[in-house]
Amino acid sequence: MSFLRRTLIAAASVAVLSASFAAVAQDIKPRLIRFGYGLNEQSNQGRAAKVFADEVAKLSGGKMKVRAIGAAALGPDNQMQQALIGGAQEMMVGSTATLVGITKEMALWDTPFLISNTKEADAMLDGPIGDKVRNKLPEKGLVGLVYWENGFRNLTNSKRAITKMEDMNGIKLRVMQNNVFLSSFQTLGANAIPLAFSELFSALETKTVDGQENPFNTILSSKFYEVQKYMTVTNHVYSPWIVTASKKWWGQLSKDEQKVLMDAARVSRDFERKDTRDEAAKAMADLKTKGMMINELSPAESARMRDKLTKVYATVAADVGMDLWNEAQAELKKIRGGK
Ligand code: TK8
Repeated sequence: MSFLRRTLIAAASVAVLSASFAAVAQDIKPRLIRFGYGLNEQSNQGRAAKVFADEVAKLSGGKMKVRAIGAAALGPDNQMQQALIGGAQEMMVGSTATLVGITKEMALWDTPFLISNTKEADAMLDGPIGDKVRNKLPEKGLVGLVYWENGFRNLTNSKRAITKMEDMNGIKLRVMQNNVFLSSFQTLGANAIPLAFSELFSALETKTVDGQENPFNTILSSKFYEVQKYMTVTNHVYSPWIVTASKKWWGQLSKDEQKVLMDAARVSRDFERKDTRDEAAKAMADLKTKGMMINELSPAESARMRDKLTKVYATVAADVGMDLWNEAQAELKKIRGGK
């Protein structure tokens, strides 16, 4: 090939390329998606948010760009939910428990001891009941994409080891801003105080509250071991997180863009659950190394607490509606029966 010919071809392809880039720059500037979350970047939530951002960039060929913003820099869960509903923020991930004020059916996931292992959790959340609850969001201005795992919750406090229910008496225990959690811990005898997660560390540090409850992963990533001496393994409830989008904003996206987000959300979910479970399996040993005193409840005490907590079942059933409650129980039976 002659030099002239090669130069001409090169010049032509540069022209074609720059023309198409110009089109991209004019018509399709990368959509910027603010994806807020409450934990820090080094948490399981932060790692999965990054996976979601990377996957969206990959699947959209760089046309959609997710900015993951952690540590409640865009506000605590409740505030971000309102920003999504109003269309001022595009996406977030947070506790289903903080959504109950908006979508009452979410309270199903707050039921103590509803779910007893991760296999049941995945089957419930990704199955018809999870879909039914998630599909209640659009009428409130939100779109629910997937559930991530927050995990089984355990108790920590700075006062004493909890070996029996009476040890909870008088413990100022931070709970999520949610009635089921509030009445569950009141029932157990604690002085339950609802508070946003973003204020929790300093409340523990200043002893405004004595204790809190969260999964191993969060106790580790939020460094609660620095301000909490005792941990009691209770596994009292399986807590999901849910990835949501502003419905106002979602409605302006093309079908292809919605598909990119949905596919990326599923990839992030699968990553997040595995990552969280791997970390949780090692977390107890890590927390011991950090100086926490960890105890497990005796089977008898565990049964007593469980028995007390089942008293809130009637409240949950009334809140979410008897139909959904019964369907959820039937679905669990089916899952447990292995059918
Ligand atoms: C993070 C919260 C957190 C939850 C809580 O924003 O508030 O205790 O477990 O994960 O959603």
